[in-house]
Amino acid sequence: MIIHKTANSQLISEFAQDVRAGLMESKKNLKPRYLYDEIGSLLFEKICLQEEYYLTRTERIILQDFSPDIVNMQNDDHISILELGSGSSDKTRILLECFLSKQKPLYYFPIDVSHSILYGTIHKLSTDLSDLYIKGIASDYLEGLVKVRDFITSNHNLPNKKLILFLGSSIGNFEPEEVVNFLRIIKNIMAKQDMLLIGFDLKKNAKTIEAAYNDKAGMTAKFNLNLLRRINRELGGDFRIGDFEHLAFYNENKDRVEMHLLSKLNQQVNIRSISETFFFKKNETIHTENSYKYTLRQISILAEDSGFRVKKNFTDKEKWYDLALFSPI
Ligand code: AVI
Repeated sequence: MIIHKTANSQLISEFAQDVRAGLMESKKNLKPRYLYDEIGSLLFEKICLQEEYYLTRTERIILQDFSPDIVNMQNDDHISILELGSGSSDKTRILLECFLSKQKPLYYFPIDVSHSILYGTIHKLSTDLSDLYIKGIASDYLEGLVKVRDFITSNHNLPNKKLILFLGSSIGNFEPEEVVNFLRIIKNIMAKQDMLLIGFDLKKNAKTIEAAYNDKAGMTAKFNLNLLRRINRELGGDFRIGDFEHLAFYNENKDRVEMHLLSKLNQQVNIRSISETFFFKKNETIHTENSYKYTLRQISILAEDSGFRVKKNFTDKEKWYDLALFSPI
């Protein structure tokens, strides 16, 4: 945890600093990465199981249908697989099993910020898939990628060619001004023969998209409201959770789902660790996350802008979701 010193010499965390800065803005907001504490990560896994959250299910269908093609497109018998934000590696397993039918042993490098999730995933996969060699990296995306690249380069017995996976539509949580930069950094870490497979949620009717972020079981609402609970737990906030409500809608002009926390009444909230009081008007919101939706054309432009070309789009029949295989130009 990064600790900052404030003017009055108190030590406060980066989380506290970001909460203060976000709630002081005229359009209140909180950074989406703070949604994923331990409880938030568990709630997100439950979101993925909801009927309305078509993203996970559709990505799985595409992997089931097209893994053999993805494997064949590598033009090489020996490849190392890297995955950014691997989580439970549940869907990835479909692709790993397909690679294993052609290549043994297979080297898999899952990268995830959570030690505990990585530990569980490695244990499960190595028990079930005997020819899989796994080395997990507990780190953020880019730092992890550099570490794995250097590890592969310095171990001459490992396959040099890399396939990098970035699944789950996590790319949708990047702002347009950040996403090109992020992909360019990845491209610079890659070699000419490497490939990158990215999961994109495609634009579709607003009703279907909005339902995915407003599931009937209320998992997404719990996930969103957990951020206020987290501030109460970790920063001594006194948010009354029942006085806020989950709000998620598709903003067609910006091609994104916006997630907010709406104040049901005029109220004030104190946060002890930063000695601040914040005022909320009735219906004022805190913006907590954006989830961008793409067209195939936008994906191709994004690839070009960041130094890639799209080798192939793998989509489901309804064209709700795309796994795009990028190769560096
Ligand atoms: C992690 N990410 C791809 C999810 C999404 O769909 O943007 C996060 C999420 N937020 C609410 N529901 C799911």
